[in-house]
Amino acid sequence: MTARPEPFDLKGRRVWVAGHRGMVGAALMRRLGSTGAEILTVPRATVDLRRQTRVEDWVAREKPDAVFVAAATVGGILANDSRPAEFLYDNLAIEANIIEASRRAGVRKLFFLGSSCIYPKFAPQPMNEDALLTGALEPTNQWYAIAKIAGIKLGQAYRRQYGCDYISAMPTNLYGPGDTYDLKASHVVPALMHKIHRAKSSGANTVDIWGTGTPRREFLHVDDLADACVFLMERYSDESHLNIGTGTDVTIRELAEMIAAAVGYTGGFQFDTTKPDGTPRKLLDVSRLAALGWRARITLADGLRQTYRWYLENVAVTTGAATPR
Ligand code: GFB
Repeated sequence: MTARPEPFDLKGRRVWVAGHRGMVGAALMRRLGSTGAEILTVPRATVDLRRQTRVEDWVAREKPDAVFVAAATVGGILANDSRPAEFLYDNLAIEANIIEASRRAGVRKLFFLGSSCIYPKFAPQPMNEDALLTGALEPTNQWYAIAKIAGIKLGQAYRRQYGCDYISAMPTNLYGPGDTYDLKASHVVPALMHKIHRAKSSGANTVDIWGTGTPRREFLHVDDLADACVFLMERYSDESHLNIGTGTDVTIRELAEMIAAAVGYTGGFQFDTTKPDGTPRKLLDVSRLAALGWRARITLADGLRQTYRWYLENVAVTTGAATPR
């Protein structure tokens, strides 16, 4: 790692949050509120980020100083597996369009967000940044992973060829307010929260969990992620992507038990082994980020309780999922 760069203070800068309606983008908006940055956003109906000229025209007109690339087509294990074309095409197009438009418009700094699924399926645990491209990917999310690896490489290429100050970070599995609760598209935390809430509400005594319950995952609250992103945008400038995580993981069964405790569900679980487990373990080595001075603050138990309160106020009421007794 090279010497620490001059801080890139966001105060007074025009900062575009691409993907501001998503869970990550919304958390970035909350976090940026205290930086004194002038936040720029554009709705999808105005600029479809998969359309190159739309993106280039908008960025040339708005002239951001800094860009967070939080826009992406995302989803859980089944959505990745069943919509490969969208996960590959949308993400390649979105990142290529934003990065090239930013170079053309003279954006000073750009932050690209990937995912821990970029690492090989059987990478040694915890996975450090050098594990990238050392082995075969997990088949269920290879499409998304390939697109995110291309995004990291694009930023690195722009650094080398054009001298652009573009950086990348790879968050572990995320959860928190603003997540997707549609069971066909969602990740495991919102899926289990929704299912366990419904079971408690209806008095059911079992909840269906995909796979064997033995895969291990690391979960980071999205507000911690946003804090790390602002920290790195202001302080990090180098070619290597950086991992963002908590450094600890749990099994899916343990996660289900923690969500049950947050919801107040006392029934059992049934494991549906016709559904995929995906990668057996995904734990990031976060020592490089820790050496820069950042660490996660929200414990999984606290984060799940807070997310369940958000769910009760924002999802349970609108989807008609009954409020637990
Ligand atoms: O969160 P998830 O969909 O993502 O699944 P991945 C994590 C684990 O939870 C898998 C299990 O072993 C699932 O089988 N699981 C149990 C469930 N019950 C459920 C359920 O009801 N819904 C879901 N969704 N999972 C994703 C990638 O992988 O991770 C994405 O596909 C992205 O590309 C994301 O990288 C962070 O961790 O398996």
